[in-house]
Amino acid sequence: MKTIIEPFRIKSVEPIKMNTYEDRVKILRNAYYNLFLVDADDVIIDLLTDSGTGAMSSQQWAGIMLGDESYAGSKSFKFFEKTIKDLMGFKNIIPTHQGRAAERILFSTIAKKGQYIPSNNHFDTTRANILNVEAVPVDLVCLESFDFKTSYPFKGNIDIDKLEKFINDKGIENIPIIMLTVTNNTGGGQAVSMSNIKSTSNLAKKYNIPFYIDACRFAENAYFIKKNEPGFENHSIVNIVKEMFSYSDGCTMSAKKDAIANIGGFLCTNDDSLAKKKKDLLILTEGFPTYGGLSGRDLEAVAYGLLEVTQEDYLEYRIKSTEYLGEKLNELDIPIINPPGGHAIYIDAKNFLNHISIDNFPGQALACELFLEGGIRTSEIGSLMFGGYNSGGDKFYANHELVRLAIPRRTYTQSHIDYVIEVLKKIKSNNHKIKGLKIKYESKTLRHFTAKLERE
Ligand code: P70
Repeated sequence: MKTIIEPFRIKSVEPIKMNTYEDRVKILRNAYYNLFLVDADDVIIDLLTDSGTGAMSSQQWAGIMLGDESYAGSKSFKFFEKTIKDLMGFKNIIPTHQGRAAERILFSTIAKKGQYIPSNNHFDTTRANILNVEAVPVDLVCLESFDFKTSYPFKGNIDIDKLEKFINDKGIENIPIIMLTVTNNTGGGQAVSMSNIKSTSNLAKKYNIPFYIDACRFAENAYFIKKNEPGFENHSIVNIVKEMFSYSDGCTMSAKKDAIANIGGFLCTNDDSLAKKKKDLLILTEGFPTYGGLSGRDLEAVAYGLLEVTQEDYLEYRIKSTEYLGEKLNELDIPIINPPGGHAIYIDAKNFLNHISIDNFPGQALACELFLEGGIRTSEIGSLMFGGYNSGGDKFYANHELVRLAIPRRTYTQSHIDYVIEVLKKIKSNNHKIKGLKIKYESKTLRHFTAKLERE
């Protein structure tokens, strides 16, 4: 059958408040053309992020009622720990309030000033947490990733030759950890193949460097391996997940993504002495190691979410519905990163709005237009997010100027997505009239969250 049916029924609904074009002109001006500063109530379809915005299942809500709120050694922690150990196979499981807390603890304990941390691509919080310990994030994604038109299924792969050359150039003592982000959010939600994970692991072992996975979207990545990597067609998702993590020494995880929870995260490691250091830091800033800044009920929601996210019916619906949006935009000749990613579709705004200079943020201009035209909130992944000024005061830019339409899990139906397609079709008919933006105010780190902009 061609029609994608959501593999769930809707038991509880949340109303969407409608507004008009005129309302949205005022809302956007009052938010300084920064969609992070728009009230959620003023948004019709919220594709800002797939992080923490998914709909929980009745089983997860039931888990919330059963949460054990004991300070130490709660039943909910035992369930959380066992679920992660069974699925991912790591020895030490450390809960954190979200992904970036896991990152901060990891880099504070493993990296030093001046050291390099290679990855396919680091996401913004990962990059910022590496810079925070004065280490250097390095992106070594494969060449295929830069061509948005081909359908190569593993554009999230790291370039293994470049990685080995990089290790030899910088010296193993200057590389405390190698990472891989699955799927690769910055590069378009693209998958990393099992063979690439294995080759990265072999290289890390050869040079005795720890290898960690940024696991945010591990289940979506596993589905892509099953569908597109020869030899995995008949493997279960759970077995693919186990194999992916078996090649690594640990992971960071935001449970707001592929654990379909509204909050939560964790840090895993097979290294017992490092785990001890991490737990000491956790106690200082997050909480006791059996709750790590979360409540018992959050731990329950995360554990059930991890059991649900690896179900094949769910993943098939998830990946096919993102692909549906991508295919429709391809038919409309709106330039996107192909193949469609797991959690999001990324529009190539530099190409779509080629009359706007990158100094005037074509990605942010398109994101603002989507809000004006349809009340749709998206996020710029371009030079507003990844650009700025270096220590010498020179401007630098992102590699790409993208707008990400991130799809919250189990939250919107196909008719919501059809509306998004209709809005984009309308924008395309008049795209040459869209104006760029300039920054009035920016903070030193992660400037996109709080920047104030105006029309050029
Ligand atoms: C997103 C959010 C979070 C993230 C991630 C990867 C690969 C770590 C983290 C941190 C962030 C975001 C971006 C734009 C708008 C809103 C939110 N990604 N690694 O949507 O996890 O948020 O739990 O600290 O993608 O992609 P956490």
